[in-house]
Parts: sequence; C-alpha cells; structure tokens
Amino acid sequence: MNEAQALAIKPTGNEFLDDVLEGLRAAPKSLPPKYFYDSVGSQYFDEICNLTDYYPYHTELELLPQVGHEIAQRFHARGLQNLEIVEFGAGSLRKVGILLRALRTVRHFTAIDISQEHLIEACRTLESQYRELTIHPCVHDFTKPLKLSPSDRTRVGFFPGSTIGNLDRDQARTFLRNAGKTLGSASYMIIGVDTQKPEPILHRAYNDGKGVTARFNKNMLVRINRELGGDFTLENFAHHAFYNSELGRIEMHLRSLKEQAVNIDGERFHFGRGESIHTENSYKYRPVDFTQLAKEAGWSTERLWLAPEDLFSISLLKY
Ligand code: AVI
Repeated sequence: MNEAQALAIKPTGNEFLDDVLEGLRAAPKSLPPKYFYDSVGSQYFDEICNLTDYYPYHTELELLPQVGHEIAQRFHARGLQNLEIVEFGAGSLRKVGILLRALRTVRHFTAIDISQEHLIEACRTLESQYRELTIHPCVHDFTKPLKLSPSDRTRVGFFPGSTIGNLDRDQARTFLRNAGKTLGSASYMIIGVDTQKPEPILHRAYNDGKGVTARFNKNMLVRINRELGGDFTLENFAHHAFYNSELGRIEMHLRSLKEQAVNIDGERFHFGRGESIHTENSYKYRPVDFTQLAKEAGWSTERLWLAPEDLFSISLLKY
C-alpha cells in the first residue's frame, strides 16, 4: 500500500462544519457520532475496547474464531475460493485477522474507514502480518454509497463491533441496502450486532470507571475547538450515558453544567443548565428483529451465532 492509494478517496471539504452547525441549531441539539473518530478519538475507542466493562468488543472477539471456522467450512463446501473481504468502518483492524486465518483463500482485503491516519497505520500493521494479502485502503464514510471496481471475486462484507447499532433503524436498513449494492450479487456479509440485555450490564459498558468513555465523548468538543475554532469550555460539559429501554438503545449526551454560550464560526449557541447535546445512539437488537431488518434490506440470514448469555450476536447474511 502506498500513500497515493490511501488518499484515493477523501471525504469532502466543509462537511464537518456544516454538520456541526446544523446539529447545534436544532432542538434538541445533536452531533453526528461519526465525528468521534479523528485519530485521537480512534485511539480512545481502542482504549474503550480494552476495558473489561465494555463487553461488546471482547465478547465478539471470543466468538469470532468459531464463526470464522464454520463459515470457512460452508464456503469450502460451496467451492468458494476466490474471496475478498471488505470491512466497513475498519477502525484498528484487530478483528479481521481472525477471519483471514479462518478463510485461508482470501487474497484481497478492502478496508473502508473515515479516519485516514488511523486507517493507514492499521493497514500497514496488517500488511506486515499478511504478506500475501493485497490491501486496498479506502477513506470513506461507510454510511454513504460506494462503488468498488468490478471484480470476479466473491465479496464478503465484514461489519463487526455492532457499529450498525450507531445508526437508527432507517439508516441501518439503508446501510445494508447500499452495502449489498457495493458488494454485488451473491455476496456475503458477516455482521456483529449487540443484543438487548439487563440494563446494569449496558450501563457499565458506557459509564466505565476509568472515564475513558467520557473522554471519548468530550473529544467531539475538543475536535470542534481545534478544527473549527470553537470555544467550548470542556469543564462545563459532562458525559451522560443511559439506556432508553423504550427505544432499545444506549444514548450518549454531553450535558451543559451551567447556562452558557459557545461560539463556532461566528455563530453563538446558547445552552441552558442541564441542556444536552445528543452525541450517539447505540441500538441493541433482539436477533429476530435484526434478521427482519436485514431481510427488508435484501439480505437473507444464513446463520446467527450467539455468545454465551446471549451477550452478542454475529450473523452471516447472503445477498
Ligand atoms: C462503535 N460503536 C459500536 C460503539 C458503541 O458501542 O456504540 C461506540 C461507543 N460509544 C461509547 N462506547 C463505545
């Protein structure tokens, strides 16, 4: 991989500013969670994944070898050899190695991620571990449609970590529909989806004792200050995460601790005491509901694996 390849597809100009202004003008205020992931935010997320409290990461990691093994057997029985894995929202690429070791005939890997520096670094690390693999890094917002170059390979999408939970139901359906078009007919998708479970487990996962999730959340404001010249005072906002049982989702907010005003790009935003900026939803799915959602987007579920205590699910979908 070279720098030119890594830079091949770049996100466009002032989208960050436009999205921030639009989100803060709205009532209630919100900011899109995709902006968590600059290089600092991506590092915080890696730290979250190392926390025991954040069960989705290690639970999926422990389930993946069995899933990879069983999928390899299925593909082998169908004579599928010429495979390409396409990872959406690739992040640190820590999970795809498990699939690469299970699906030994994969020679091409396309990694799609919005955070350019993080992606390049992760691809370099992977490249040094899998010499026979051709890696195609692609800096792109995976929630938007993407056309890959035509290929005779069977494409296998990989979307781990329950990142789909950060999209609302309509967005999730649209993502799955777009992914189907990106990957092409007779493609597959291996997707990790978090499940509904008792509230205390969920609460702990998003309110870790070390305060890493709080720093991850507040990094959004740090980023607005640095990149858009905002003047947020970080101490005046607090991390607030809770389970909304009616909507089946964790909500993350940044709550204003006092009445205050913040300036961004010549515009002034007023915050009441206790008013919050909604920064993220993390939907938790019952397997039956996720299977139905995938079906509505054109995917059939070949198999769904559940981790012990039903803590997490991984599905193999076929387009
Ligand atoms: C990336 N995504 C699936 C994480 C989640 O659990 O929704 C992001 C995250 N937010 C707080 N902790 C982790």
